[in-house]
Amino acid sequence: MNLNRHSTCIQTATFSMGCFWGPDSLFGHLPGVIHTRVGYAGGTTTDPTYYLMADHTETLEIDFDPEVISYPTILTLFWDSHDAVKDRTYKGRQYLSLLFYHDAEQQKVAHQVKQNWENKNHKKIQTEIQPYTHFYQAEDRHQKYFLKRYPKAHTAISNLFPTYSDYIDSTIAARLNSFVREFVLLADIKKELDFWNLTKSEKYILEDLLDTIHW
Ligand code: MHO
Repeated sequence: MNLNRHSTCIQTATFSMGCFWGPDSLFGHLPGVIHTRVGYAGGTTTDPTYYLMADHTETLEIDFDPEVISYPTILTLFWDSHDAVKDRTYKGRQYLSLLFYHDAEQQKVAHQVKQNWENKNHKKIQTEIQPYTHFYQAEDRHQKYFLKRYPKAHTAISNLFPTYSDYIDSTIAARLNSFVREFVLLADIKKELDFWNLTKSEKYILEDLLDTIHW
C-alpha cells in the first residue's frame, strides 16, 4: 500500500532546532507535510552516526506540498518552536539552529521570514542559514521515535507496508508520531485521509486499524 498523501509537486525543507525527535513529531502532523525523516547535516565528515556525529547537527527533513503548506509557514513555526536567539553550542554543533535552503527562492524567503520574525520579536536570530549540501539519514531507532513507544500500533501499521523504510517514510507514520505527542487528534487525521491518494479498500483498512488500535 502507498499510504501517503498525494502530491504532484513536492518540495523539501531541511532544518535543525535541537534534539531531532521533537521536531519530527511537531512537523509531522501538518496537512501538506508528506514525509519526515531525521538525520545529520551541516558538518564536514562522511556518513556520520549518532555516536560519531563529529561536526554535524541533528536535523529534520520534510517533504511538503507547497499548495497546501507554504515555506514561510514552515519557517515561522521553525523559529517559533525553538530558541534560535541563545547560544546553542553547549554540546558542540549537535543542537545548533541551522537552516539549509534548497534553492535561491528558499534562500530569499528564509531571509525575509527571519527579518519579519526579528522585527516582531525584537530579538536577533542566530540561526546559520546555509546552502543544502547533504543530509545523512539517522539510524532507524531515531525515526518516528515517539510512535515506537506504542509497540502494538507500531507493529500493526508497519505491517501494512512492504518494507520497514516505506513505513518510516509514510505520511501515516508521520501523523501518528505527532498524535502520540498530542499535536493532532485522531479524528483530524481520519478527516485528512479523504485528501490522500488512497483506494477505497486502502482507506477502509487504515480507518479500521485506527479505530481498533488501543493507544
Ligand atoms: N540524549 C538525549 C537526547 C537524544 S536526541 C536524539 C535524550 O535522551 O533526551 O539528541
